[in-house]
Amino acid sequence: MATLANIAVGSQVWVADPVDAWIDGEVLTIDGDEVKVNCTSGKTVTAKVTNVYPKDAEASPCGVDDMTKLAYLHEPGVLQNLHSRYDMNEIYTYTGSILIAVNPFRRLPHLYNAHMMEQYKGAVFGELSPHVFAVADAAYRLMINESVSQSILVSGESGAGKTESTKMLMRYLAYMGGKVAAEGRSIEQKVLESNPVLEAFGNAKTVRNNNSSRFGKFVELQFDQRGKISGAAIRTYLLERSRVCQVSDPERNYHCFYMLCAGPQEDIERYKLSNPRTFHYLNQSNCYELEGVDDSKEYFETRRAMDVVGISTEEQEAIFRVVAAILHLGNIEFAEGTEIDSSLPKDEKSWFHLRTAADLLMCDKTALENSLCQRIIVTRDENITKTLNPEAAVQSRDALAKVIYSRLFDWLVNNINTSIGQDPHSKFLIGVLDIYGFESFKTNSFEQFCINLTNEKLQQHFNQHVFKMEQEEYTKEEINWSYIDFVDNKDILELIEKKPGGIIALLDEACVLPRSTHETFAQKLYQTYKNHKRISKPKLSRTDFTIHHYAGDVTYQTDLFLDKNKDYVIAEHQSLLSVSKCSFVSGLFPILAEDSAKSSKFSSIGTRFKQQLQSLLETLSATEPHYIRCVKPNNLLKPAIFENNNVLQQLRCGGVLEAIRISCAGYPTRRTFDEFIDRFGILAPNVLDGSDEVTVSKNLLEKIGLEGYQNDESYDNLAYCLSNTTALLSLLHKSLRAVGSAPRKKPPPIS
Ligand code: AOV
Ligand code: MG
Repeated sequence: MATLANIAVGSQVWVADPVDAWIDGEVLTIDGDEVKVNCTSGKTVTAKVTNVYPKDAEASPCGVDDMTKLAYLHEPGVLQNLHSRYDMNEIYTYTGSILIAVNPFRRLPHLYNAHMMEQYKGAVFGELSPHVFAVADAAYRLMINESVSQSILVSGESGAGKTESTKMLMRYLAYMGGKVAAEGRSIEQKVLESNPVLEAFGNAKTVRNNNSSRFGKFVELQFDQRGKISGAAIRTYLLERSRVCQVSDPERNYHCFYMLCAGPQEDIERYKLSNPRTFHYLNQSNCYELEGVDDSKEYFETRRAMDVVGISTEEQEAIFRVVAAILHLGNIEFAEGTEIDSSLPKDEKSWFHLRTAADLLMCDKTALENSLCQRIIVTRDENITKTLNPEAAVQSRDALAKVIYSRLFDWLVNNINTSIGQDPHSKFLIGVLDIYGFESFKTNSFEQFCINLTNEKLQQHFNQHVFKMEQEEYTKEEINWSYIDFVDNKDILELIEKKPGGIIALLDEACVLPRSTHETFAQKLYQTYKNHKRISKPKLSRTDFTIHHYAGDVTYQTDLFLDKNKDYVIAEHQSLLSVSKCSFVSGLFPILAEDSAKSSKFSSIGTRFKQQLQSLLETLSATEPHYIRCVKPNNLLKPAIFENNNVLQQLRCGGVLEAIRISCAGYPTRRTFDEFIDRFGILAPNVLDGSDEVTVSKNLLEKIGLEGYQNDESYDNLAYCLSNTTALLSLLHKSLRAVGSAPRKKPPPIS
């Protein structure tokens, strides 16, 4: 923020702008706390002094590769730096040790080839241009040299480039830690090829990303004493199930469905498939093809990757047979049966799909029909068969499709893990996290609630780490600083996770209490948290609630919360599939022990997710973390467009600006003594004698009467705080003007 002390008439400044967030210009007049700025764009703006920031007029048009090298570490400076670098295809920038990656939306093969990997191998961090390889290399070196496990946390909003960055990281680590396999496929090959397999079944086109991951993923690479990969484990989180049955235009269902429909004729016939337009689970949206993607080619690629990760040909056949069965299930429509509130397949077409689905799942046709159209109610004395009306039968059908698909996905993950193999003797690991970013849509349901909980957890981890790191830096250089406060989101986490009484606990309670509805759940929330500052009830709603997340407010619709929190398989579906003649299918639905099958014990998705996160964070806290913040420069998914406001919002949500704020509260500017003398020597040319750099720098500062810098002679850097940076630059500005080389476009108005 500007103060009257650090700007003057003629100063170069940034001023807030509703469209471009920040625009630059020159101060024309200062009147009280109002500043009139002549902007480069041509317009003249009057703003409060608090909305004006000093601009580094000498900043290189190419920007700097590390934000901490900026003379002014503030929002407009950071934004401008990313923007000018992006314009030159420099998509990576550091903020200290955090890597910011701005999605180029165009292939940059030269950035990721083998030559580049060779370059980054063992290079000192920060010596070469910022890169994901540099982060991977730093993690690898630290692991080897200090025997400490590492983690790389990749975050950012949907379409920002997390999955692409993760793949590059894994490629680099495989390159560093790979070894020639004695026989068969190597571990790292399997790990790399697990990506296309999981993407085929867990990614889909959404409005935000043509290849959006609909699950979270943590890959743990295990290394042996010599730094070679000796095992790996893939953990996945919360696959979006609803997509299997429900797709909104212009999105798509999971890629595998379209791949199979574009498969070879032989498979099409065997699975009685046809154009994707004929399947209800696909034709709810009008989008079938993806630009630049050939689904039939992808099908072969996926089969090939499945070979590599150790999925046998028979298993592959069964997997795609199940995928086809799901499509056929979706085409079974129901009509009123002869009795009231009963149903049966609507027409010959529906019967055909029912028979086909039963054939493909290798189960009994009548049993399939019954499991869709009936429920058996077990009472103490007898079993009563209750028929379902057509609407309930459709729900039953969709529930069946979803549970089969999610079991199939879990099977893939488990199978890949078994095939890769874990190393129980591994000395240390590098974990790579590719998880969904913060989400806030028009309607937000239970999925968004879980996703945003994840982000709150990771944000807490991030804040604590950045804060700690900053502190360590000062300790290392023996720089004194007083404790500074940072925004802590502990209260939100407590609100959600506390047991008893947190939102998840209340939801679980609502799921088991008879006669609970989403209305009673919402009432309970309102009552319990009447005065909580992180949650509120939107005025015009009776069942929504708003959480004031660190990244912004999100209003959740509770309608489906209870239903989505219940993890169960309808007993009729379980008994149908557990006796399938296909061992693959029956293996997805193992018969449970007598008592656990009978008891309708409630299992909570929310609570399990919370525990998964807990265990993830425990793993992470035993590692040295590295952060990559991915940024999506525009919502058009097009290259060369950088939307300022959009990017700022993401930097805020990702905690980048918060990290900068933490750093600004201390001594954000660090220069080597050399650089310092180079730039500021002009302020006191007579102190530039033959003494060493440290002495010269100190003398220089003394001469111009500046305090508030710190350094330690055993270190290379001089650190100074923001107000002094400003004072230094303003002195420099004046002195340059005095010697007649003012870096300014116009002479200042005579005052
Ligand atoms: P995401 O993982 O962050 O979204 P992706 O990694 O899938 O996003 O990236 C989205 C798209 O952006 C990719 O399909 C590429 O076309 C492009 N892209 C991203 N990074 C690069 C890069 N480094 N070079 C070239 N193109 C890139 V989501 O999974 O939706 O949250 O749930
Ligand atoms: Mg992704």
